[in-house]
Amino acid sequence: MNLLSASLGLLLSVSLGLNCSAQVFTNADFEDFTDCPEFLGEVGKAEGWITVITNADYYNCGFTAEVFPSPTEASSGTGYMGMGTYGNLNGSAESIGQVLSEPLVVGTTYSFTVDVKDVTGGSFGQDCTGLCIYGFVGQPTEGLAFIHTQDLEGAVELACSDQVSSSEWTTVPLSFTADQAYDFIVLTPGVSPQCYHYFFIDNIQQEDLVNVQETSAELKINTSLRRGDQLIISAWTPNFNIGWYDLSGRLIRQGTLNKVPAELTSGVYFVQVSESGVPVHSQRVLIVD
Ligand SMILES: [Ca+2]
Repeated sequence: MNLLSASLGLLLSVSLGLNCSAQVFTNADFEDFTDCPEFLGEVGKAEGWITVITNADYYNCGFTAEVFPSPTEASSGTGYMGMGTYGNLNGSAESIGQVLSEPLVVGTTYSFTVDVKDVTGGSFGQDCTGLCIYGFVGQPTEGLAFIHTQDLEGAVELACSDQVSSSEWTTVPLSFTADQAYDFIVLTPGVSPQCYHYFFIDNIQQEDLVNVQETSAELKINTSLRRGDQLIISAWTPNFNIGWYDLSGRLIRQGTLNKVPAELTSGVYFVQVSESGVPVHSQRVLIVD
């Protein structure tokens, strides 16, 4: 049986309107957890979140830590995170990250708001930095406490908030345009040499994607294809432009050809479809022999 027809039932059917509201982060309010945190450093108890630089802290079920004093708990719900800088000469800081279910769409602007608050004092009560977002293509290896996320191979700083300096929950914006198909995102305090600054984050809210147009068209792209297969099975318009990227985000080929290019070797690629110059869809596809 032809692979194309064999996997018709698995067609990823994404309406462009839905794509508009695709959420980058899962568990963005830190409410979903496997077990209540009982100690500092238990980021992994918050579903979907991973320690990147040792060792941010998960708060829920009323757990707090005297070393990081705050008069209030979560901004939204009961779960939230805390992370600090290490006071080192190289500005190292704790960080958390997520594997994204879909890579970011190159050329699309992503805007978030995050609630942040400072500790009220203690040995990490200095103010020196804000909350930063880093992007990676592929999950980085977990780093140690004496480095910053920016020191990890492939790290790209996408956005940083103003300095966090209020011990009351404050909403800060973070916005960036994806220049690569990032599929791993990290949140961390910014680089802050010789400063001990700890703050809490909660309630990440994503705003509508800026560059994606509302349209009633529906894209259907098979997730497993052979060279020469038709890429878009329905809703093809001559305005579509198709970009092929390798796993490092490098553009391999771009054009209006609605077929898998013959020169692609078998493997995993990112496909990005643009309509009249505006990215409207991206996904992973497997090219098989
Ligand atoms: Ca929360």
